[in-house]
Amino acid sequence: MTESPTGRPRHEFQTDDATLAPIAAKVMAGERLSAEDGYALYRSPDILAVGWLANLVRERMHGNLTFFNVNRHINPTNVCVASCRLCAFGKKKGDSGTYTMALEEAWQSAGEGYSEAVTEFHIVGGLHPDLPFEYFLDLVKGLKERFPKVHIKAFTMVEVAFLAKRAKLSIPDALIQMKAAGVDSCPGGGAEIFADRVRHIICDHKIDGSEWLETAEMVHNAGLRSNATMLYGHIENEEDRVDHMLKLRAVQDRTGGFQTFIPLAFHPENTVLGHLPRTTGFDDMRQIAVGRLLLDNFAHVKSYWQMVTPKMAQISLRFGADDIDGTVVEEKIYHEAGATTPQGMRRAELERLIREAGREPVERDTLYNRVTRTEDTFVIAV
Ligand code: V47
Repeated sequence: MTESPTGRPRHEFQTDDATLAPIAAKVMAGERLSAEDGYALYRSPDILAVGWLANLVRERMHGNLTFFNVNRHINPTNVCVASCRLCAFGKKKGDSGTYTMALEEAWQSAGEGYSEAVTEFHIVGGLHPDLPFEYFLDLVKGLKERFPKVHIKAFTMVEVAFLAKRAKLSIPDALIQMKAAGVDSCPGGGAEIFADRVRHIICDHKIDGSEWLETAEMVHNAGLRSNATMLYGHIENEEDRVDHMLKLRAVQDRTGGFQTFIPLAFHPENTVLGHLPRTTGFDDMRQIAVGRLLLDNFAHVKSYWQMVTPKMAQISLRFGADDIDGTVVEEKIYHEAGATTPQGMRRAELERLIREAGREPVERDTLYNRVTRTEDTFVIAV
């Protein structure tokens, strides 16, 4: 019997689902899982055994540590040409309820909110038909001038490709300008589900799955790290989910540029797909676990508390997740789609959630360096 990082003895793997035995043997030996293994993990009725295996991998990689950060979301505009059926946030130019922040307004709102010094601005917005590339460069430059210590994680692969096209630049050339302006890394959104059949229905007006993956590769080759998301719980099936994760794994084998895998539970309210039910806790935990098991070359799996609720985020720390994201302030995309979680959380509350789950909280910056705080400032140990 081995010992877990919590100091308690770790019991042997047990299941009454025979299909899991060969998968468990591979996991214990540190071998890569196949697509068929992924299907078996989705189909197994023994969710606790699936979670046990994911937890084994999670503890092997991170012991008892659980990461969170102090961040702020900035969504500069909700005007979007894409009309994705999955989305309740983006609106067509001229529709009621649209907004576009003036630069001064964006810079000012970045400094508002909690007094805790944020270490990250997370910037994601709509695909605006008229805003020039310079608006986004100036937005980032202005933030860097005002908040030089804050890491700027800006623009999904969809936005990077869209902005480059609008500026008539190649993606690598656009990335050079974004980096010069102050972009430090990219968020993982817009990946949805890569399979064309699904993408045609949920988001047919933006880059396809191959283009998303190629853009991510260019981002990594430009020296920027990025995250990768997967939107689940709509019209996709298990094969689509496995296909999505294995495509991410293949890019990661080449670049090593992804930091974190973030499964995003679909919120149907106020979307064209509003008739679909929400994901269940069972599905959310299984998705975290399967992600942890298939994505052996990803250092982190994030259970985004805004998406799965703080309570399920706690449970996920035993199902493969090692990160619950951050203070967020102030989330818009899921709240437009019916999320009932708070739009932000204090640092101390995040720490409490993690401690109560029996894990050790570690404040990280965007690149997973440890953050140490003194009063209202912070030091990053690189
Ligand atoms: O790409 C949109 C998703 C994403 C809905 O990198 C929806 O650390 C559920 O990228 N229901 C944007 N999801 C958010 C994003 C993100 C979030 C947190 C952390 C990170 C990171 C990135 O939100 C979109 C889309 O996949 N989304 N609408 C909806 N109705």
